Amino acid sequence: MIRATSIADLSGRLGPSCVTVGNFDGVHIGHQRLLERVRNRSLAMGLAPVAVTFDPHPRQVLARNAPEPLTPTAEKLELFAELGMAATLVLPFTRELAAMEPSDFVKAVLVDGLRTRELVVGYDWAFGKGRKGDFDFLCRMGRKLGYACEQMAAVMVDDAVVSSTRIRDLLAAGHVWDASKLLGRYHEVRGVVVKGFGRGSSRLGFPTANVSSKGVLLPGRGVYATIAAFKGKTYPSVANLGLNPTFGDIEKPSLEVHLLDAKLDMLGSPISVRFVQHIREEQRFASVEELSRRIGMDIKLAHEIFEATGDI
Ligand code: RBF
Ligand code: MG
Repeated sequence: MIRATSIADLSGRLGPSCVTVGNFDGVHIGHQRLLERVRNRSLAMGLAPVAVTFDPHPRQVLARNAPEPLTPTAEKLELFAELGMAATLVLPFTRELAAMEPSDFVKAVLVDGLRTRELVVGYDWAFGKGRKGDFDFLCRMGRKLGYACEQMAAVMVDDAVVSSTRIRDLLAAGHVWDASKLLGRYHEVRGVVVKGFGRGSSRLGFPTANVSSKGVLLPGRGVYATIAAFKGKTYPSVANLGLNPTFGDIEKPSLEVHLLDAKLDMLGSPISVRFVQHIREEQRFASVEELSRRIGMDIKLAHEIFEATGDI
């Protein structure tokens, strides 16, 4: 897949295209259905399937206290490639881009830049000042400038629309399993293993890799069954996301992962943590021994969870 950050990057590298534009935060099953449509129309019509997205997420530029994204751009690009896009154009999102007239965007990016023949957008997509660039607008432009326009219906799960907001709310509440049904995969947090307090192995008997991440949404605090991916292999694991109250609260929640069946030196290396199921809330225990016993139970439960999901 071609990864470009400007129209100039793409010049001469693609034929006429079938395009979708959006933020695609989470690349959830609704987005996946849309991208599959782009791919199928491209195959049928002999076009190049292209996704256009923005980095950072427009919310990060336009809103204060914007939540972290579900999928950082690097992960989004991997998913787009898996879904068969020939190219992804990641436009740097700035206030200038936000202020651009929707008609100028359509002409410069879609028509002159990508030679769009078909445009497919999500049920709620609109862009530009006052969300003027909605589906009707895009269709009117298409009739003038020579591309067909299609809008995807919302995808429903359990009688509600699948949306990035709904997934963020589920994750925040610790409902990672429900979130995974909307994502079409487990929510993943990528980070690097950093030095912890060293208490995990010395005092608790359960060594943990302390994961430092940024630019990705963390689920709510709690203990989880997780799958850790490390150097191309996956490991069943349990994770705690919390303040370690048994040892006196730390300042901000930390993510720690204990691998069930492996002992690895992971310090300084990239790791990813996939959240499979919530096990319990974090608690303050009266003693380290009680916490250790409880983690032993968490591990048993995690084994049962993996047995049931068939993941490992
Ligand atoms: N710390 C707590 O204070 N309360 C907990 O309920 C708790 N649960 C944990 C569950 C698991 C599976 C793991 C791996 C750790 C947990 N911890 C908990 C974190 C523990 O305090 C931490 O690993 C050590 O302090 C080492 O940093
Ligand atoms: Mg540790």
